[in-house]
Amino acid sequence: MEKGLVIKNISDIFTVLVNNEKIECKCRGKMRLDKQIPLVGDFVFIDKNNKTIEEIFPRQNEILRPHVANITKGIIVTSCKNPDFSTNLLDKLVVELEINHIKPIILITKKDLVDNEDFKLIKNNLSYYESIGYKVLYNTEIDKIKKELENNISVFMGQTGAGKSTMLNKLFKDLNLETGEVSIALGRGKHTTRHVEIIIKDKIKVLDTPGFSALSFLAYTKENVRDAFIEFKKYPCEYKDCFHFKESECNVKKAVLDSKILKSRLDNYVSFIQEFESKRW
Ligand SMILES: Nc1nc2c(ncn2[C@@H]2O[C@H](COP(=O)(O)OP(=O)(O)OP(=O)(O)O)[C@@H](O)[C@H]2O)c(=O)[nH]1
Ligand SMILES: [Mg+2]
Ligand SMILES: [Zn+2]
Repeated sequence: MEKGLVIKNISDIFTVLVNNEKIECKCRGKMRLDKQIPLVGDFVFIDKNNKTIEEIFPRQNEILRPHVANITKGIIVTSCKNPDFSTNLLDKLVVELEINHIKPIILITKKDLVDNEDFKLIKNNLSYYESIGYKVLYNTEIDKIKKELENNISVFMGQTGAGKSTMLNKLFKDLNLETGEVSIALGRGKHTTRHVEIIIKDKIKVLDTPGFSALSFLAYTKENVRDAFIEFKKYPCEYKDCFHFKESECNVKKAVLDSKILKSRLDNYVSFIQEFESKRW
């Protein structure tokens, strides 16, 4: 039995990296029966002769969109335009990472597609995220980005077309990941990247992933989602278990009125929480 890292899964053929060698494996039948499905990012024991995955190591974490394991850093690729900048989407991904105790970094693309006026609005939002402790980088800052990726297993996540694969091609010149809107022309749907894959370069391990269309929090709890809005905790409410939603006396709501919390943060939070309310019955 040898230990390896699952770097790709296409139609249940798992590519496992064992001592710099890529071995294509299937899952042992028993694992399939136990519904134990390896994820990209999983450390596994393989039987090299049978080319089977025999066992999955316990996971540090498991995120759902994209569905991967053992991530240490989340790079939220966010475009200024095409697709439009959206705090709702940004907050969804920040929450997904915070719930799993993974540090988010916001990576901005397509600044060249907006004029100064429009960029100012985006920049105002980004300054707020920086003020609550999130790093914001631009896709032109190659060295800074590489520094962030070193000694981590990082996942590039974000909307389809945001520029995840393009950014990775820029970082690693010989990569040649498929990018662009070509997939529409070829009639394969709108996602250019169609599977998750770990790219390994020296001290960097990074996952390219397909963009997502829907992200639900129902696999988590309302408390998980609330606590993922990290700056809300700076404004303790009278009711210790306040959900900053239907409660009338609420210091988080007050902080929004006082312009201490960005209004879209509370709006997005409420929209996420409402998902739980509508699924209650
Ligand atoms: N103008 C401009 N175009 C960019 C920039 N970054 C990426 N693009 C373009 O945006 C399009 C989509 O880029 P991709 O890298 O394929 O996007 P993706 O996030 O990997 O998309 P999926 O794989 O579908 O999830 C391509 O045509 C890129 O050339 C940028 O900074 N400026
Ligand atoms: Mg892509
Ligand atoms: Zn409150």
